[in-house]
Amino acid sequence: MRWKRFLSIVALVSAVGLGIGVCSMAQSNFMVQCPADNDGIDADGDGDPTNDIVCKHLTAGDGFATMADGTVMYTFGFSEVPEDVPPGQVFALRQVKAELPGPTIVLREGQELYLNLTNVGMINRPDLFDTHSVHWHGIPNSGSIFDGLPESAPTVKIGATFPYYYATLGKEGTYFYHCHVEVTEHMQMGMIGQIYVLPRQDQDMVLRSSGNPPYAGFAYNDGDGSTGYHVSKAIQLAGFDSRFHAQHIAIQNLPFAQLKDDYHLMNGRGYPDTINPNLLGASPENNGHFSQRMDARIQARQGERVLLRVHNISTTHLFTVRVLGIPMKVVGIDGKLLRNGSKDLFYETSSLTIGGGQAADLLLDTTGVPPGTYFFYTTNLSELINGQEERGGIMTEIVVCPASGCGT
Ligand SMILES: [Cu+2]
Repeated sequence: MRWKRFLSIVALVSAVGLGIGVCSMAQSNFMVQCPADNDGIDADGDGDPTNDIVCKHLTAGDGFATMADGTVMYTFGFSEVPEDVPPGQVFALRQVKAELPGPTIVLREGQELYLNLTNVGMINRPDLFDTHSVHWHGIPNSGSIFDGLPESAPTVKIGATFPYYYATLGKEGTYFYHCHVEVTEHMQMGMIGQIYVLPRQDQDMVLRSSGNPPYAGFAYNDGDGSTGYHVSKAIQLAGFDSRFHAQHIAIQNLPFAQLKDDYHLMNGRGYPDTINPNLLGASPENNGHFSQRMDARIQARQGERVLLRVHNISTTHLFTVRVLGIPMKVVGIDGKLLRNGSKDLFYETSSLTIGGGQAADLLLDTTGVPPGTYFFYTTNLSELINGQEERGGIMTEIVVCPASGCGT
């Protein structure tokens, strides 16, 4: 009997081992999954039945970002693989290219996303063998195998590629994504990105023309045009604890219990870098890669509505943000239209307090607002800093141009 039990355990262990081996083999290449859209169905309602599958190829690895005061910080993060990089060259050509934030992913409701993630390793921390993942925070009914939680789903080993799959029907709204492996560390290090889904209502030209001027789109499928906007901007609030990043590259113990951000960021930058339209972040440390590619400047003509897709991904701070001089209305929270049955729960406010993991859709109405420069900023003075430098951090500018146009 004992022998039988021993043999069955041996068989079980071998099977598990074989399973893991096969699984690793299947992952240990850079082949990305991207099926053709030939089902003849126009799932996103844009009139073209062949464009409903979106394929992305991101890498996860390390890199460096430069703060507004010039401090270079070691980061982990995502970056997109250009189409001209051959599959066999991804590992060689895409190391030390982590970006802050990661590439923004914009989808039309109805589209399917194949998000292929390759782990190119952390070349500046060769002692680490960390896996990485993508967790689409807040998406309803995600397949658990694609949820990125290391406790319940596969994560991507160094040298491996894993295809995440998401369907977006009924899931319009503002979200973000991040790596969920050793999540406090990897998010603090910068493994964060923006993702949002445009509603099918954007295809409704009658509702679009109900705006004056006609709306560019809507935040949600509201049925009545109440979330229509002319200009939109996604703004990710985040923060870095400079000591944590310095300890990390120095291969020292990480101060988790003392985590406290001292650089506060909008789209990976502190003011005044937030209003700089150029690519930033190139340094000798990252071989001149522009790791901070996104500004946070907003520009609209008088009379236009501005949609701000705001979320907070800080691991240490709640933020309170406000705009002076332009009425602000909250129309969505956490990827959901603020509505109960037929009753709108929108509210006008002078400030929004938003915690880590939350998202909000803000509509700013510039009707009757005198042309000029306005500020979108945090009211917490201690977060208007870039390290020791004052008058930085979470602040950006909203330029309201005359109704006739912004000129050149
Ligand atoms: Cu990670």
